[in-house]
Amino acid sequence: MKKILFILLPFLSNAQVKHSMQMDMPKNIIIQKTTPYNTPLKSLVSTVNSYKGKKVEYDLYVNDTIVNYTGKNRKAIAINGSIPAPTLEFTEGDTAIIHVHNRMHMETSIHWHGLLLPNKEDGVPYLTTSPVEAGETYTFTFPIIQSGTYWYHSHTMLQEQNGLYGSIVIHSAKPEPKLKEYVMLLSDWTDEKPEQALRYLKRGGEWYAIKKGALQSYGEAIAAGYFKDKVKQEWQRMTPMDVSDVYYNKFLMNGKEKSEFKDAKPGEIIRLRIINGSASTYFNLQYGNSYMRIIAADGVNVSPVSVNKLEIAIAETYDVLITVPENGKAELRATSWDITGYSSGYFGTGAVISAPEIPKLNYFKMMREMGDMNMNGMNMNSMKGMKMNGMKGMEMKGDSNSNKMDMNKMDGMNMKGDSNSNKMNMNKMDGMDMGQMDMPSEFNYDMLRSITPTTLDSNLIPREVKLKLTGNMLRYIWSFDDKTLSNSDKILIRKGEKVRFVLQNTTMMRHPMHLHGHYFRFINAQGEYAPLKHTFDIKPMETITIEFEANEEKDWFFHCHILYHMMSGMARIVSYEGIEQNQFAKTNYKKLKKEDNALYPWYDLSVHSQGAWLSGNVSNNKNALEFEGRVSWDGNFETETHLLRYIDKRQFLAFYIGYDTRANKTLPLYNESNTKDNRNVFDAGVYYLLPMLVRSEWRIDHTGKVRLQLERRDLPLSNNFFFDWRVNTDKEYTVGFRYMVAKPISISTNYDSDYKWGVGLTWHY
Ligand SMILES: [Cu+2]
Repeated sequence: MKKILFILLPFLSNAQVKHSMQMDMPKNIIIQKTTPYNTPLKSLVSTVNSYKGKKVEYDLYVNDTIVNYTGKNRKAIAINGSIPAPTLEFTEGDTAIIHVHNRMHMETSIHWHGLLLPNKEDGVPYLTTSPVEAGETYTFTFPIIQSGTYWYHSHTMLQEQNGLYGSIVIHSAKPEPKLKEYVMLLSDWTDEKPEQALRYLKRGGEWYAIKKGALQSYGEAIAAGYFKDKVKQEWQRMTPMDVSDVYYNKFLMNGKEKSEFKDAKPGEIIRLRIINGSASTYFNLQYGNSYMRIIAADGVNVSPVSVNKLEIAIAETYDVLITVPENGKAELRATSWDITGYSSGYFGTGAVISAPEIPKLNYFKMMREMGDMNMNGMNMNSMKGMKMNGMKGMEMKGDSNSNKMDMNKMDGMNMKGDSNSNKMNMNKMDGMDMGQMDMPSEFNYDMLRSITPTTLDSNLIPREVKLKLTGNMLRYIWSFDDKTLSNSDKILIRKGEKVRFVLQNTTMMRHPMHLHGHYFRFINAQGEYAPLKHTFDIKPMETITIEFEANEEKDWFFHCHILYHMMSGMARIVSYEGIEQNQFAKTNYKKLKKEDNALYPWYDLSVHSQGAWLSGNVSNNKNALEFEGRVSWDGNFETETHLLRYIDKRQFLAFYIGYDTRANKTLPLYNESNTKDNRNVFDAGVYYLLPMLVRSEWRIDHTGKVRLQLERRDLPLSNNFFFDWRVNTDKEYTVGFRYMVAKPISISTNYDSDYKWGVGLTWHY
């Protein structure tokens, strides 16, 4: 029935809305004949009978642009000249016809995040949909069978970070309370090229942590009384505790740091459609005037619940009601999870009613909590199921006491004067179940309750898929069950199954997981009324279960929505067995799977008064080519070149083969037979990372000579100041210090047993 309806829709309708920036030739609209189309939202989606759906057509022109958020011009990508891209509006029952015109010199793609649509329209290049090649146009056509707040973004490489995201608003076919509404699309911005940011994460550079105050150096640890915890952390070979990876220059709301929503009237209740369209930032939302009342999550209406703090994971959407103050201009502030910045929206006129300030993170306290949880890096996987009470402090994002104080301040503010008028306004809102005025508290997932039961048909065949979220912070590789997308198999499911995913996060970071093309029940404290979602956050050491009816076909993407995690391997293809496959399946999704295993180069070059040191690396997930060269200004040189392969899951162990050459002709012990200062040898050996992040190197060369070397680089003494040391069984040693003045440069000094003392600069690439 539904199928027929959708095919007929364009013909039943005489309305056609066209949104375009440019003149366009009339187009013949062809609705694709897809296989029968089911939705897990059956009970929640109103039938479209009452609404004569129309064809809603958009032209999206994707083009390069220049932006300036920080005082510096930067390249970005815009749609129809704007970042964010224009809001696409539909009504449930419409047919969307969207022409994506790629005016760039590289390929692109658009994914419609949270929309239930035919597989071919999902927009993941090389998985479901062909990429939109440079200069080409691709037309997406799909029926709109749901309502709510959604968004769209590029699914090509890191384009989303460059500005390729926009919001989607779908009005319900059923009458809804008439409320003024605003879209609030949150995002993050870095002046760096996103490709460079990812390379820097792979490299493990310190600059982002320095900028965020998250380095956790020994000096700071001693001063704050956390020396033992710091030693414990390094003993466990863990990188500094952090919540976020990238350092961002700006956090944006609808493309701006500050937005005024001027036509909202004093005392008015308004609906906000909040979308987290950022590449890697969770946001904490707090409103200066009063609480926020959540009425929908991920596009689906939920039992209204009031909160005074709403954390929104990447790629989630929430619809909330807020009251514009009778007097004053209230701030709704979206603070980034690492508390390095925020963007604000203002409602009302007059004196500003600020949202509470969130205190800075206490990284050392978080480090202690993590340290307690993670007694030993090796035991992480065995910690399954343990309730992590120690994590409370981290969830609170830092100092929980001062957070609470702010909360009280805010509650106090709520009580001032206009809480009565709030209630009155709330009562006016018939049609939307405002329920009892519950005491607002901080949001958590257990508060999300579906309006109707969401239990799945008990006749479905059960299938359970267990997945561990895994990662290697030292080398910035993210995965499931220690396998990146590039070396994984598909997750196989079958139509007609009740699929349960049991996900266990064994990493020290949070991950916003997203399943394409399906809504799933997010199992929480609400039992039968578990909410339907398409994206959810999973905290470190947490285990989460989702379940859905397998009622689709072909292949769908399942991945972490932190763009840099996805691009580093944290993704899987969920595949319907026994159904005809698409063109990309025939080549095993080669192009898509290649992405996480790209080669990343980096180097450090020190030019000192006595000589120069170059340390270079080119590596992908399992292999690396490492080069070290040292030259003194009086003509001596040494080089070591190693091709290595990581062996174990944690990548502490690597095997290598290499070539070693040196000619230290001016050194006092130099002679033709002294292999310490004069050699050309092939060598082989292993690297093993010891506790305290000491890299040990055990090697033998083709003449049978054995050497053991120990090395620690980049030991943080203070927030900018680092210590390096190296010693080997040939009685050679080097110590060095460097003061990092900018991302690419340090002032440095070193003492080398052969080349002696020098001072100069080090360049980091
Ligand atoms: Cu992730």
